[in-house]
Amino acid sequence: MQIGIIGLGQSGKTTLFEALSNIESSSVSIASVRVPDVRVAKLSSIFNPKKITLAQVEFRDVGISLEQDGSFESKTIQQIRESDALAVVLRNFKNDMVAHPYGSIDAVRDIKEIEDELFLTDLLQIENRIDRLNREGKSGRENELLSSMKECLEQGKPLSRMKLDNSSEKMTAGFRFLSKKPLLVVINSDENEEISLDPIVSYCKERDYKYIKIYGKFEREIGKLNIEEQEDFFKDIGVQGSVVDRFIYKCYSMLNLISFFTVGEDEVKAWTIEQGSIAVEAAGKIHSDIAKGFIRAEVVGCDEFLKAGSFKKLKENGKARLEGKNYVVCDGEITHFRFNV
Ligand SMILES: Nc1nc2c(ncn2[C@@H]2O[C@H](COP(=O)(O)OP(=O)(O)OP(=O)(O)O)[C@@H](O)[C@H]2O)c(=O)[nH]1
Ligand SMILES: [Mg+2]
Repeated sequence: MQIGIIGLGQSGKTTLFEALSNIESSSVSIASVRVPDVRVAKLSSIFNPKKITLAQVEFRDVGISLEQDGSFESKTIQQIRESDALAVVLRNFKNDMVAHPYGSIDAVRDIKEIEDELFLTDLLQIENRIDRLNREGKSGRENELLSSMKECLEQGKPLSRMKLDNSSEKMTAGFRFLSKKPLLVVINSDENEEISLDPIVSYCKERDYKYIKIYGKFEREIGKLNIEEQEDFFKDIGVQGSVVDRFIYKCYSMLNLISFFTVGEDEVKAWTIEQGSIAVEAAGKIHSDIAKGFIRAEVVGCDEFLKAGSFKKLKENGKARLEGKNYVVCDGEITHFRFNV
């Protein structure tokens, strides 16, 4: 899964990328970051496994290049299109040494600017396709669907707002529309000078965007300290946990992702699935053979397991469950799949 970091010039994209990845190198723009999870640490202390594997998320510092008219260059569009979700960094800090492309701090104006570019790109793509369908005399389902999407954009709404049924989703998935991607608003402030967040927060609520407040530059620096030292700073600036923890948590909730675990003496591993996934889909994440030959899933909640301390105890207490193919896996469950190939 890749999250593309976008935003206007000098908004703090690279600073955020560096804070998340702990990489400071101008030649790197994609980094894999391990998803912090205390439950994995607790499970590992019980199993003492040879290997501990956390889930990973990829971040990309999308280099935003503009055409003379201010629109995104095709290279930029391509990079945004490749991302599964977008994090839009908005500048909410003053810094006389760093020019803002519009000369003043106004996060609502900036997000609207970015939205316009995303919407316009989608609109052009849709119009081109509709033209083509019309030329070929095709006035069927696709044409209708694209026309309703066009209307949505013309009303100034992102395509993510449209509720599509499964077949419409399938029909349009190949376009990878930019305004259809889940979007997280990142409000980048300065720890020394607070600029009110009210306008941008109410805009996010109106738009139904998830948002997160960060102190990009400051948090990049404290990320280099050891964890005890970091915690003192979290209190000072009034944040709960590191920028990595908070950011990834928001991404998971924006993308409706949850984790399940597989455990043993060889490996304790966290897996990522979409909320609502059923047992056979979770099994398929591990290996297609396990999904194919699926018999049953042994399932137990992580907390329940930690309380009992062993599978043996759980079984004695009658707490280990056996679930079928269609069981909806919940966040934090430990699963063991029985299968037959
Ligand atoms: N005061 C202050 N400066 C910041 C903050 N975040 C970033 N900066 C500074 O703003 C400048 C731009 O930050 P970058 O992270 O390079 O911004 P960018 O969006 O990657 O910029 P481009 O890639 O050129 O579009 C740098 O000099 C940062 O040190 C902040 O929270 N407070
Ligand atoms: Mg940059």
